[in-house]
Amino acid sequence: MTLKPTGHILGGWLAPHPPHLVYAENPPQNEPRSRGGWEMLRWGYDHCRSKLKSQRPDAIIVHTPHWQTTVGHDVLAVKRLKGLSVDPIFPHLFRYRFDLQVDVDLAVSISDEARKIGLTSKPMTNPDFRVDYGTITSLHMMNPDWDIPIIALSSNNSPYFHDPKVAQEEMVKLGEATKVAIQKSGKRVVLAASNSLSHIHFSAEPNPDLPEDMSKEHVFSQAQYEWDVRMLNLMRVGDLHGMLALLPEFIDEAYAEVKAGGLVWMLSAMDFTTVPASVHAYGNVIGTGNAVVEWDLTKQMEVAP
Ligand code: 2X7
Ligand code: FE2
Repeated sequence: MTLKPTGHILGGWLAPHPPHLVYAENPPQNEPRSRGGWEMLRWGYDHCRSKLKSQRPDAIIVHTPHWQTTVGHDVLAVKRLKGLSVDPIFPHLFRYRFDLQVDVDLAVSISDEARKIGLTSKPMTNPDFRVDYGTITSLHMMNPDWDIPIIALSSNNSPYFHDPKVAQEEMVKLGEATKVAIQKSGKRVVLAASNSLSHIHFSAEPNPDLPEDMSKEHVFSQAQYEWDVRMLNLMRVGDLHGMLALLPEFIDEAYAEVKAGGLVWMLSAMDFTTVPASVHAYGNVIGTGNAVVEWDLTKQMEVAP
């Protein structure tokens, strides 16, 4: 009898999604044209691109704050999705024609495992679904070739309407469900938490005629910057317990976008690894703090990934 190999997570990425990053790249899928900008963050994503090329995972799973569901956690489960995604706040920067493949089997299995442990979840099967800019930006920056199937998880908006503590506890469960589904699938998977860190931003574009004017880009405040660095330093030394202990205060004081749950979901799926994270880039977008951060779980594997 041959045993099916156990699926596993190769690594996880904090993969921020300001649409400015796609705008600055000028890919053919995005209508608006730019003169570049935000290079530090974009170059940080190069590490992810080359890692994915060498790892060739079976799927990338992303949790996005810009597909909000009021009831439970939806999982994208349509084999191929094509359409136009427009950022509602920055339509002059992001009008992106997407064409992507979804790993429907794994998507359905994540949703099944989530329900088994008491979460509300369903596969999202609307063939005309307009994929949100958070999903598209993170995945485009990670893998602009779009040649790896993806899965997107919605963010339940309970942290914004009810209690952040309960919401983060749900994300721990969603991470567990994701891990079990991956193990059962036998697949090699990469995770992405599509989130900025500090999230207070300028209320108007500093230069509306040239959004990519880098002379106008800077941290929103020293306090916001110090919060980001404090959290990143804890990730860099592998102290996730220290980082998680500070998370509620970070969310409150820096309006951190991780409130939406993607980071906790991802870390839970990775068993709150003690592997030190690599911070490949940090940069500001309209004042928000963003970092491209990698947890390479192959470092702790006994056998070759
Ligand atoms: O969604 C975003 C974000 N998280 C940060 C900065 C700018 C725009 O959009
Ligand atoms: Fe965002």
